Amino acid sequence: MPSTERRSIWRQWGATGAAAAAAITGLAHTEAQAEPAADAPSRPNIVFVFTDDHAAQAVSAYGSKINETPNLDRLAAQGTLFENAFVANSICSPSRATLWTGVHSHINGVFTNREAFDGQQQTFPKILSEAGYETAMIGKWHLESEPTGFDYWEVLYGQGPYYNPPMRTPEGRVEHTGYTTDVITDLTIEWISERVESDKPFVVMSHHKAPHRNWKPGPDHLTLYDDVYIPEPPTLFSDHAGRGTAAKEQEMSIADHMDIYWDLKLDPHDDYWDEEASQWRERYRERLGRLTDEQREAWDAAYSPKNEAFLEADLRGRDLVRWKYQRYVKDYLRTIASVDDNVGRLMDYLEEEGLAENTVFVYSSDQGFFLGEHGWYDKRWIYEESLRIPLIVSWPGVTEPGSHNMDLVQNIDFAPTFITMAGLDPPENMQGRSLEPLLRGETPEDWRESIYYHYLEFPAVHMVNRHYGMRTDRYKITHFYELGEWEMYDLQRDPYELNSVYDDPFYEETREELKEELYALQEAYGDSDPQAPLEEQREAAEEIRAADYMMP
Ligand code: SGN
Ligand code: CA
Repeated sequence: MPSTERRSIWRQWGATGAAAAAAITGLAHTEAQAEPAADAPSRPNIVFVFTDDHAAQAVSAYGSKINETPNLDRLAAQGTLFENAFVANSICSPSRATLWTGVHSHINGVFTNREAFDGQQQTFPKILSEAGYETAMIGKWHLESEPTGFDYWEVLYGQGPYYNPPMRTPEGRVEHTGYTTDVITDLTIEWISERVESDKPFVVMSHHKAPHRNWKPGPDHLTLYDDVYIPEPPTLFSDHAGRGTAAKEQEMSIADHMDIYWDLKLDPHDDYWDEEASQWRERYRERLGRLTDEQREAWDAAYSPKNEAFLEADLRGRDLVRWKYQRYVKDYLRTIASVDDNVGRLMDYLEEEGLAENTVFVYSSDQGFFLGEHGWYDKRWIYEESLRIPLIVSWPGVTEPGSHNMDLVQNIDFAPTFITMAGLDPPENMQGRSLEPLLRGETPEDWRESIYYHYLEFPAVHMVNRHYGMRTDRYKITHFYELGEWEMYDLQRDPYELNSVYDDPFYEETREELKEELYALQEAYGDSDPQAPLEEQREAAEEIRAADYMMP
């Protein structure tokens, strides 16, 4: 299949628009690959900016219909944008554990947001550190145990707040005043600037809270988008008729599961017509109480008039859902505007200091997110919006400026990629593969043709049933095993995954092939008892690590 055709499978709401067109022209690259400058040091620095829940649909370089991200686009113009980058388990802590280890959840032991990361296992920061890199981790960690493998770390407690974050360090708690996205970038720049004299290469992880729920904009963007109407996704009112039970029984719909205070920022002092006093309302009130006077004033000045207009309008039914979508998605995009500014600030800093030339700059996120598609917010599913992550890598002298890669890549590939960037061979027991050849424009003949996925956090917030599945460039097959249900989608014909063709006789042969491939992946990756209770799986993972993955 020609790559342009594949691209249209996922591009949100169809593959039109200037950004998409510009992106498509970028495809015809791969030949004239720039050689690294002869005098370039062989081991680059690595700056990894990682956000929380940033959907590719909200990056203009990915053809966003709803916002502009000039600095991410600038990064994409310098490097390679991966059109088909996915996670292995679309939830925060598991995604992070996979980032560090290059293996699936059933080995690193973080299946859900509830397991603490075993810091005694093999990770890429430890490997880079042993190889002479200086390593730092700043921002959202969300793995409970203390970070290991870093010369320096300063991390948020749990999810962390949007404003004035206290941070955890080896020396204890440190208080900060300011907007968390700015604070994390400040700390990143500070750490780099204090170590530039060192002759070691460095790797710094700059991990943001944004744009995670409850989507609180920073002081610079409180009224951004006030005067615009953000286009609605065509599936905002979808009823999941062609999907299975799991999709029908989730708790992540904008219409029914968003809190009017916590999520949608109604003033906690206002009594909303159908809202009982909820814990969410209290929580929102309490969080607002932690803003400085100046922050609070700016917040109220921005939200009060909008909230009054909303109460005045007394919306019902679909009009109310539309309003919720606007409020939600604007706040989400406002938090991204700040991420984008800070990416620009970090890029400027590296350029000004003469570091950019020998620094790999990577931007990605821990999972995708629903921005009203299928009426939803949150993630967790193997469905496209949640499975897909933005991944943009600029490696001066290696990546061709403005190039696009169409191969199936996954977050298991991060660790081996960083290891080969440092000039080392990845350990054989890592399950991902280095993206370095892809970054050089040379996809190996035997590159993977399918990716494996397994989500396990159920029952839990948003109530997404456990499922495993597999995606090729065209198809996806998924087993909701606790429900005894399968779904299968032909992404080429049905990019929004509206109608499962699992029982369609036309697809019978393909279905059997896909199932076979899925079971082969489970075997190859060693997810040998995927339906077992979590407790058993945790123990099995511990045994696997004890035998083969320890790196104290
Ligand atoms: C919080 C959120 C949920 C979200 C989980 C996991 N509620 O519980 O909506 O699914 O985190 O997110 S919140 O309103 O309290 O933030 S994850 O990205 O950390 O996995
Ligand atoms: Ca997340």
